[in-house]
Amino acid sequence: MNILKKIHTPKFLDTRMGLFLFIGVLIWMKSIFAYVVDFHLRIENAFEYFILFINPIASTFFLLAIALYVRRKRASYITMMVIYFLVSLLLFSNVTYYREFTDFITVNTMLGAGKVASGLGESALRLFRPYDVIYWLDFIIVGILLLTKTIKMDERPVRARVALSMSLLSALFFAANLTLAETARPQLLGRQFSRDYIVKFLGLNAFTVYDGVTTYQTNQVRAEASENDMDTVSDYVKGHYAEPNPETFGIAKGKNVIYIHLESFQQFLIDYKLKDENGVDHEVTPFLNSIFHNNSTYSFDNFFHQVGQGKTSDAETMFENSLFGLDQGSLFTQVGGKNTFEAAPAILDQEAGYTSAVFHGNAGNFWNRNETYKHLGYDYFFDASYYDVNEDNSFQYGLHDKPFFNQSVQYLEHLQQPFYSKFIAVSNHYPYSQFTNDEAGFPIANTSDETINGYFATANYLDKSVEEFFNYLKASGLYDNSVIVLYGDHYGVSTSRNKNLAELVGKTKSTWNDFDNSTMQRVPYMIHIPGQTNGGINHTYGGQIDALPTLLHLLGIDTKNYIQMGQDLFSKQNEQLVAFRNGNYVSPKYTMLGSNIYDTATGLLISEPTEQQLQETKALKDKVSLQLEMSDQTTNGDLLRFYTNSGLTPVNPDNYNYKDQLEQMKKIESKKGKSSTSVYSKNNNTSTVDKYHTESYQDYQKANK
Ligand code: GP9
Ligand code: MN
Repeated sequence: MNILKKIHTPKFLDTRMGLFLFIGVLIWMKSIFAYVVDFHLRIENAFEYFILFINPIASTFFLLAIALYVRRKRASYITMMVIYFLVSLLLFSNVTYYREFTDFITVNTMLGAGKVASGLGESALRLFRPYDVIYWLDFIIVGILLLTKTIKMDERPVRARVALSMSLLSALFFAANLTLAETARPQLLGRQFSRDYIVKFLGLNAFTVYDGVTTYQTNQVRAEASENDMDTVSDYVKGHYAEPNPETFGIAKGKNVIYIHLESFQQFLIDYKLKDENGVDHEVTPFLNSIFHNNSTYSFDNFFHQVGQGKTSDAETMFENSLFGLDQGSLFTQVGGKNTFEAAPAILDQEAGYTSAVFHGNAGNFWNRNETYKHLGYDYFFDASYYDVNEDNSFQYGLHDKPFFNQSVQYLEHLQQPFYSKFIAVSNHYPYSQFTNDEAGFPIANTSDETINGYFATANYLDKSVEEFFNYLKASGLYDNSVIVLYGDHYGVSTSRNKNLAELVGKTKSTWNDFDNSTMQRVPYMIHIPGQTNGGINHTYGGQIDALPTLLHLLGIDTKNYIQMGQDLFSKQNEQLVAFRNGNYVSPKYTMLGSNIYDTATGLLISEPTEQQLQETKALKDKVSLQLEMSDQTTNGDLLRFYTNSGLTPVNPDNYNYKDQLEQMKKIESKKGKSSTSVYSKNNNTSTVDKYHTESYQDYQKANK
């Protein structure tokens, strides 16, 4: 202690304001250290570096400023140190959690801390690193210096005016930070697509508070819901159920399901030919076109996406649950890690012994997938951590499609059959500047809109990727006992850009209207069933909400006792009414957009509707509103927790662990021995990976240099 007495700390530390500023800077520096060393936030440009650098400031000083309001000496210093401790603890807990889960701690996770601990197992210690002292050393030193009075406690309280201005200044700084963040990432908070992004742009403290507030809000609604609400929904669903068509019921029974998620892929790309500058036509997606026209494919050309702000995750919500995404934000992020679901993986597991898996080359916490999939009952989730992702083969949304499908196969071959699987491609994602002309080997369009120009080349790349994957499926023998469903998740060209697309789709910019926008919301839905020859192009009007009952009936599973908002598209009772998430709708007869009624067949505005037209369209509008409302009630009230009529055992998310999955699958293979049904086992315990032929993006680049 004598030594400490010899230490001379700078005078300003002996004032409350001085120590306040000093501690603030220390926390700021520690946060930056964590950003650089422990978190992998994928910074894309100098602007993002700047926001990252400043984002701890506002919240840190705002929190510490609380201590400035406390007038009594000891109490004030204790408050400051407690806040110092808590902020450091939050940072450090996230650092260690991130090392295991590549994710940040949500309030839900904190509330279920036991679960996390069990997830970490006895291995929590293994997550510590020697350099972790950095996260605590400053706190300990300041603490000792205070205790030994090397830093003297200041008798004089901070004037209330000064304290208040510190709080206001921090708040102001936060507002500036938020504005910068929203510039870099519009709708950052509204859509909440990624925890990585919120931390990257607003910092850990702000993320935690924000997450806490939204968690509280959803919990409130949930707490008020009751079993009676479930009865209302269940009555609606019963009345809305469309019974299976005997001609198609069970035609894919027992087959593997392979969903191929065609990112941002619109129906208009099918059979589309892009003219290059010499007037030569280039078919954009020759392979997908061949699937579309194949007689083993049940294709739909009046199939619409129905997503809201949750985009990809909303499409997934509908395909997995036949429930809509939310009115605002994303269902996956808001309640995906909390609600009870009766989703496809659980239904197929319990009714027909399916194993389930998702493959996606982006960070697992994007759209909160890593949590949501456990609640849907997915056995496996192969996220970016399972792939070799590097600067050359990826972009901001993850691994490019060719290496993605290719690298997925090493895991796919170990899945027990029958399986229900989903491959989420991503290269054909906005901003479509992923490939330049030379790299893509496909022309770039020549409109005034850069985004539209690149769209065809990325779609072409996706087409080639899917073709390579199909070739593998055939070579490995998987093809014959699988049903392969390809779908577009949502538009690629947004409504605000459609005018620039007009000329390319045979329309004129000046006459482009809302109806044209609505027609562009068509996305592919192709159910390819090898062995079937009665496929063809089906003109039934439908949407993503209808996919689950459609699929289950093909697999021979009746959906009568499930709470699903859609209807089997093959059913004779299908009512062909497509709700958009905002309450607009399309039907074969009318399209209603806001208060405007259009004739769907001609696209003409019905400017003076007859009494009968008014009645008919109102009846359709009411149906659409009811369908959306029933879905929202189910989700917001977490009503499926009250539902027992399906006979399904509720999914226990704690049973799923997306770590070391290859080992998990191999264990099952060896335990099952001869009865193992994985492709690997069936192939005499030899890998089929070498049956995959890919022309990788890098190869292509090299060859063209
Ligand atoms: C990211 C990908 C994109 O993982 O699924 O989601 P989106 O931006 O299309 O909603
Ligand atoms: Mn998407």
